[in-house]
Amino acid sequence: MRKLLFGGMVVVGFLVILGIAAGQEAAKSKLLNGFENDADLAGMEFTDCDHELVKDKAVVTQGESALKLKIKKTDGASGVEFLPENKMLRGWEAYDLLQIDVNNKSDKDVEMSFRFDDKASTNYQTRANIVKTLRPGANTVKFMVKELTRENGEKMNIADLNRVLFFVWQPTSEFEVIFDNVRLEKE
Ligand SMILES: [Ca+2]
Repeated sequence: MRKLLFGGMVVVGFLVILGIAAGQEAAKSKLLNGFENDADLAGMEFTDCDHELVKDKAVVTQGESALKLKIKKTDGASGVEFLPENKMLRGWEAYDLLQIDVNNKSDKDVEMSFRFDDKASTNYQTRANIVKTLRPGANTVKFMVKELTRENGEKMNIADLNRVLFFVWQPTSEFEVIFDNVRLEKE
């Protein structure tokens, strides 16, 4: 009986250690949005673009589907906005890096704007505005989240994000971009 009890304790101890290891592994990375289903599109708004979940394996980098945006010609912004209630805006302060897979289906470089607002952001000067060049085909864009800085030079409060936008400013042609695997990672 004593032997059995000891054996059981060893097994339980081992499982606890396994569980802790798995927990630490999971915490190194947090999926913010994998664009797998309609629920993943809750709390998002699309401006001057068409959108669709696609299952084309050539562009999906996580799970089974990705978000396609058909960018349109406009004098303003064409793209997507993650609204204040979107689950994607929470939990950033525990991580170092935001990474987003973006496939540029056009045959030219695309200048994609990434905008970050916290609750103190009221205008262009008080938000972070970052432009990344997307080469044709697969890209992964990266942001050091703790270094996100307002236009006026102050640090953003990433524990209190209010909006995130991905858009093309004044596109002069129509083309498609596909987003997937929006994730936070620890260095
Ligand atoms: Ca996905």
